[in-house]
Amino acid sequence: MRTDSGQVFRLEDYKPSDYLITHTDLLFRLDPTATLVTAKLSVKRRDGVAANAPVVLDGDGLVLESLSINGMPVSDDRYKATPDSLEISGLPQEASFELEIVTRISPVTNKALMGLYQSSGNYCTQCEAEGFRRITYFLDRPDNLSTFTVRIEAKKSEAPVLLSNGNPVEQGSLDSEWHYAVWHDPFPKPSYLFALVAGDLGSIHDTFTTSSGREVALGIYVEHGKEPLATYAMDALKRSMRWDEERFGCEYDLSVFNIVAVSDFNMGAMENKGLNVFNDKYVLADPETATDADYANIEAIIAHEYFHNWTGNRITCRDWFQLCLKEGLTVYRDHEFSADQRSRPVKRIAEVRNLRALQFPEDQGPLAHPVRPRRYKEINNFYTSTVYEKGSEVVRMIHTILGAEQFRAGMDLYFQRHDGQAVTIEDFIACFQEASGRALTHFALWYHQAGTPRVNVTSSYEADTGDFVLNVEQSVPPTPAESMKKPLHIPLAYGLLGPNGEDMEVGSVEGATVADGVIHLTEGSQTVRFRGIGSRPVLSLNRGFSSPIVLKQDLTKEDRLFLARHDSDLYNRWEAINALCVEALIAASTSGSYDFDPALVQCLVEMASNESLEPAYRALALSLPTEADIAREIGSNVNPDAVLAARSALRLAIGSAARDAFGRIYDAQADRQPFSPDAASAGKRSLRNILLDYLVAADGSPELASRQFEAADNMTDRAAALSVLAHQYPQHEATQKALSAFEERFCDNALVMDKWFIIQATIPGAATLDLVRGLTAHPAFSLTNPNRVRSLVGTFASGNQTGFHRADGAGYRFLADTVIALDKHNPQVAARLSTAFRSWRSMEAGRQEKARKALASINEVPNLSRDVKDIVERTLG
Ligand code: 0A1
Ligand code: ZN
Repeated sequence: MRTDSGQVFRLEDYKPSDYLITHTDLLFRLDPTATLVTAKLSVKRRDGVAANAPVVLDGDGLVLESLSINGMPVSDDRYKATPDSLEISGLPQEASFELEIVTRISPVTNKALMGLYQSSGNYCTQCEAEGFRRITYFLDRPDNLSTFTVRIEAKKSEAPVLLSNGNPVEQGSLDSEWHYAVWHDPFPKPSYLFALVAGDLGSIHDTFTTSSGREVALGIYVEHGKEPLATYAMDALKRSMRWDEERFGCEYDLSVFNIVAVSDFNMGAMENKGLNVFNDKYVLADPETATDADYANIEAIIAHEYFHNWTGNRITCRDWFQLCLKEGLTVYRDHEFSADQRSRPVKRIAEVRNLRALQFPEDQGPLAHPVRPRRYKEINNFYTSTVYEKGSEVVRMIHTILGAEQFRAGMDLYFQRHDGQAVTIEDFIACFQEASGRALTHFALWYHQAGTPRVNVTSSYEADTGDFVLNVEQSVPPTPAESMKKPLHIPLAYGLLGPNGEDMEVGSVEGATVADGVIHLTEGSQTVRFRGIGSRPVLSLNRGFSSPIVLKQDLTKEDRLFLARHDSDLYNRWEAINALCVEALIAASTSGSYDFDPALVQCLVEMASNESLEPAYRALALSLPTEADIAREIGSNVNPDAVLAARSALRLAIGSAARDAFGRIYDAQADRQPFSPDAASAGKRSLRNILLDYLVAADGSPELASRQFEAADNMTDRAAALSVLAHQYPQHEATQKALSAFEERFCDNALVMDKWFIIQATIPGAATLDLVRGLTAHPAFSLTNPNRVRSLVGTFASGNQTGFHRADGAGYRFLADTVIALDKHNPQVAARLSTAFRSWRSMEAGRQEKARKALASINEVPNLSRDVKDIVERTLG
């Protein structure tokens, strides 16, 4: 395990390596405890580098078995091998030579799940970001692009399936017991995209014909017996391949594309060239075991990894500081794909809710960093919501600023100019500047400056001139190591609603560049004057959430209700109702008085009943801000118990006022058709299930939820009913009965048991901690499986405000103890878990002190991993 050495990596220290590995020939002789890896590396000295410069290769926990150059063993005095590096000097005078390195590794004991490991007896690899160096010594950095030939030898009984990157070349038998396969990847790639999978797996197959008529063999490999569960993923893959051709002109380039689902995986999935490896939860689905959210995630993540083939693999990152180059862009692409496949406004609202729930707290807390960071101690800790989600928002803003056509021209130039290269954010931006002829120099600050911008807008209507005037101020609060902030280029899509609710014509505008429905803010303070508007308009600003900012406006309640009823921008209609709910909930949780405005309740009921809105959208309008949302808006001195009480009171007020109307809609949405995961059917279920939450609250009885639980013919409705039961009636006999029935039915299905853990871990209240502790001893739980840890402990810490932030600090101590235990074998997941502490300073004083103590207790543990140490130190500040 890598412990903290105090070393900091800095962007400005980037230096190309003296040598390049241009071709990599790997031989794996697979064995659970002693896999032999023979790497033959074609090494090339860069022009201008002295012939006596040593080669320095990266390692991580390696033991060198043998070393030779051009077929000759290297004498001891010419190299130095440690677990972390291999330095060789006295190299041949010629600029090119071949290095052969043999290492021996133990996949079965690799519980960090980085490098080569075993999951359910199958061999698989994870090399991003720096896992390849756990397999062999290498230039394990993204700017070393190498072609790969991989030969895998394994026991036929242990691993009938042998897969690697690229195209299959050869396979055959070695003797009665052993066989082999050879793969060749002609596209030069960095080592982080290397993959090997070997095991006894079932599979499904299909084909895809690319736009230029080439046939690609598609395969999805899963545990035996689970093949039927991969058909939705296969369908999503084919739709992704077609969409990328049509939308971005990106055609697939190998003759095979394989996906493997594994049950032990640190993240969601990995885009290894031609061989994507997935967390099984993002591949396997059927109506009986997967929810609509699972189907949507599968579709999005299959697309995301596939889209990396061009944005990430064909064009990759020069160094890890450029991570957003591939991640922000690819998230943007998968968001667009899902918006096209489903409902654009619904997708956008979901994205913004997610951004606010995960990225905003990061950007506003001790772990804030720019979309392109300038320094890191442990790169694994930078697979963050800022790099991914804010990175995607930045690309989206480029689209908003340039418009669809020029944006596409910029992407085309990027693909054409940088194919086969490892590049930087500057290279990326230059393509859009050149293709559009527009300067993005100021805009680029979004990549370099951390923190969520605040934009304050006050408006006035001057009746005598008919001018509508906005005073706009922007600022970015200080973030760690960055106190002075500059104004950004903020594109604000907008509309002015006239008295009939329709968008008014806008004539001349002064004080800012305003074009195509977008106001371009560029200064700290600006006055924007709309000339000669016939009557006082209602301003709809930041339509579609065009910029990822915190917007404060002087809209009245009436204005917001008007927007919620009339805005032609569906995103902002939702935003209006959401803002009203947030306002009401903050007032209620700080005052303790729960007399909610009947006009708000009335508007929600109207939205729920409005047949011209699609059901999924109506469901989102009815989804009250979460407790964490409310806490974030309150910002400081938060008391989660008061927040929970206020939210429950509003739910009850709405449910009681609308009991009959909601009951009718609930009944009307019942689907008599067989289950289909399509967006329209899923939307109906989501509306019905949010109504169930209100109805059960209004009824003061769990009966309706029990009935739905028993009648459900799919996991979406069953899990929703169980969740309502457990969260509203945790102690009720009906809940205990349902939890037991669910457990009995699905105890052999780990992914479904995750849902059972999640539902219980998120039961509000202090008592849940004991329940969660007890569940860590459940036979379905395991500290070595990341999905189990995330669903029980991770969800408790990040999704249970009143449980985790228990006033006595026991929730914090539980998390600290789990992080310490987990860090011993899986630092990456332990570090991620510990980020749940990140908002500790926004709690009231008593809780703050207890959280600080828990963090300090982690920090004191000797030999912490670099991963956990880095997060804990930064969080403590
Ligand atoms: N590139 C992947 C994310 C990823 C990163 C690190 C990993 O290591 C365990 C795994 C996956 C993606 O964006 O999907
Ligand atoms: Zn990605």
